[in-house]
Amino acid sequence: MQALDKLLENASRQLARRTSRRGVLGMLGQLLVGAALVPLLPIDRSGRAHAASPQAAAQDPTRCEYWKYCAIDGYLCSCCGGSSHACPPGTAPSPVTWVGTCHNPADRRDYIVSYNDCCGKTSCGDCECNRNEREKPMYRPSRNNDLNWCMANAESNYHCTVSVILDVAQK
Ligand code: ABN
Repeated sequence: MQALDKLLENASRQLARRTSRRGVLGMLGQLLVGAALVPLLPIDRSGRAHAASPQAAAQDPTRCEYWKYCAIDGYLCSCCGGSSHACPPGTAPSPVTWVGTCHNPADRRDYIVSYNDCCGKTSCGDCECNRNEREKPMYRPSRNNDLNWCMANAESNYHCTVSVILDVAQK
């Protein structure tokens, strides 16, 4: 223990010999000024601005907020190797679908959209999206999105959902 005390004493004395009080105060001053300037440094906030923009999200097919997905319930095929309107390779669209009417803010028109399930592979699991605008109860199946429409296919595994524009909605 004495040896450790001696070692520490020597190290402290050497440090004291090499540093002046003025030098230590100078260093502390520099640290304080540096810390005070950190909040003034420029920070790239463009990512946050993009994430916060509902207009950008409404035109991005990989986002649940995309305008065409207003009545969807499922995994977005655009995140699963397909696109917003095309099933991924190795899957087939369900011929039976449910339909919704979505407003496109870009041209201010309403569109009739068919939501087809893509079948033949296990659940994609990415980009789950559950929006239910104007959805009707299950006893009106063509307006209900909570059904596995792959049940009508030879391969009834559900993988993901696409949204296909059928027509412009009449006023
Ligand atoms: N139509 C999408 C879906 C598939 C399976 C179960 C519920 C909903």
